Amino acid sequence: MLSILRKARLKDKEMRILMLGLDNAGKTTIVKKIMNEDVNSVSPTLGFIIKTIDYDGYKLNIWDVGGQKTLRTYWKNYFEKTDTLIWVVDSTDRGRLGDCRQELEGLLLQERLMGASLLIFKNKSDVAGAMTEDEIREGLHLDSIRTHKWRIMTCSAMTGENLQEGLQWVVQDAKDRLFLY
Ligand code: G3D
Repeated sequence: MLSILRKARLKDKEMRILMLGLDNAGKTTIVKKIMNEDVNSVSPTLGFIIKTIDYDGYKLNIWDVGGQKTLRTYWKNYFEKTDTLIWVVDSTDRGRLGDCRQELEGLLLQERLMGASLLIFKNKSDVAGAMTEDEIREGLHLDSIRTHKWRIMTCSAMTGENLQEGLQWVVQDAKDRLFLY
């Protein structure tokens, strides 16, 4: 039933994208950069922000939900009808990579996210000494993910590197799914 509803929405070319990650990962900055807004005036997201982007004929509703520890228990309120989960990782934050893995693993067990694809944005690539894609892959145990279609992409919310490419993957994945059902 859910997959029929999802397919109907994808046919309407409308997608629901949930952007999550630990606080300070760069979620809000990514959304601002995609929207061509000023990225130098970002304050922590205490609730959530929804932005709609028209991309390649699709209407992408991006939900940017606050990632502070106290807010993570509310994440579940946003799972329903998610087509794609974008998990944003601060590639300069080695100290919290374990925490980041645990939170992601918890999300991937959620029944209401089972049909969603997963894009991991390895953010802050513009910072010297940031972790490599391999380090993140290993640290987050990405190769053991069997439940979701996933992809990791290095990006920078500051320079805009790979943000469009990420959206392109999200939209292409939606197109592929229309043929799969
Ligand atoms: P969040 O929404 O995930 O909590 P924010 O994260 O978008 O609020 O970003 C947290 C901090 O990281 C911000 O710095 C922001 O400017 C910075 N940041 C986000 N993305 C990048 C990036 O790609 N490169 C660099 N160099 N910095 C980034 P402040 O200083 O405002 O806390």
